[in-house]
Amino acid sequence: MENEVLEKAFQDKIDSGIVIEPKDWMPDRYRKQLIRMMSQHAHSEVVGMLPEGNWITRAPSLMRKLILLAKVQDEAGHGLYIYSGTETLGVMRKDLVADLHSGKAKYSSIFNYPTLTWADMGSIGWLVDGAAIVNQTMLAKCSYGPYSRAMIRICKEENFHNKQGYEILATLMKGTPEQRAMAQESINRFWWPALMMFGPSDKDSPNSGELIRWKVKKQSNDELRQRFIDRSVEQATAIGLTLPDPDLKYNEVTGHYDFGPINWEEFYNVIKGNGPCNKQRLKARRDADSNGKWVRDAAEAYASKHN
Ligand code: BYC
Repeated sequence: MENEVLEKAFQDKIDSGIVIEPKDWMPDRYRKQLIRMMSQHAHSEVVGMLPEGNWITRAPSLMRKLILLAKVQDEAGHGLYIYSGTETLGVMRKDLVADLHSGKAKYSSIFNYPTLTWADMGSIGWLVDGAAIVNQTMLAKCSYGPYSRAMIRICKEENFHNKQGYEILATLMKGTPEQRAMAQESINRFWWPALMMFGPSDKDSPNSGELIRWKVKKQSNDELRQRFIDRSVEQATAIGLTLPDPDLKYNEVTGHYDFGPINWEEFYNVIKGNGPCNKQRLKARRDADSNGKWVRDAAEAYASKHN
């Protein structure tokens, strides 16, 4: 009975737009959902460093290398803010990381695709960071204080990432026929996986109902995906890129772009661990963890002597 009263008071707070802070009472399920979602998000930031890290040594100029290095460092920072935010819910980062390494925790499907050309740095910045911004602008208004505040800061940095990616593609599209072809080929590979970042269609999204009721999500997966498509079409056209969907067409009635079917079989296959790079990504993270163990041990030994 007491729980029912607390739950009602909690829902009333949410409905009236009051932000929930770590010390406030919250239903167990709210805490669990946030831990699941925020830790997946933090893992995505960290695993997301790998496909871009792949091009740091091969960036085409010193300026491009510096920009890419700064971007990848930003992603590490985003991971740290979000892990810290998750710790306010009573979990330890090392346990969350262990779940990533054991394969128990998920991270964004998009990072299981390879980065084969320099143009992929443009596609990641423009499409992947672009999709992340659409999702995170919503999360910046979510009901959990530490997550929403982390998102406000992260979105500012993601906007810079998004523009640098678009600028890489715009530069390639003003270049030689080979450069234009490289940019187009990259978009052909990244477009559909970027649409999958928003998660399954609303009818197949088991977590959405609860998350929307608690205002963790304020818009559905399909609504955000549509917003992303609408904004991407105009941007692609402006620099001469073609989005690889023959069904993409402006719909006068809805005021949105209609689009073709998403290959959900591919999506589920990737999130089950069978995408092109899943094994490689997890191995890289596990190796980084074991190679860095001596640093953590030394820091702990130093702290225990000097505290
Ligand atoms: N990939 O019920 P649903 C970045 C899972 S990184 C993998 O709709 P929900 C960046 C989902 O977890 C951006 N799994 O779930 C970094 C669930 O499985 P579980 C990362 C996915 O939570 C570096 C199941 O499918 N952003 O910005 O309501 C460089 C059913 O889905 C995916 C975030 O993580 C996916 N794409 O909605 C550049 C944002 N989609 O957990 C850029 C925070 C779904 O029940 N997360 N699944 O076993 C969210 O906003 C939501 O969790 C999602 C999914 C929209 C992703």
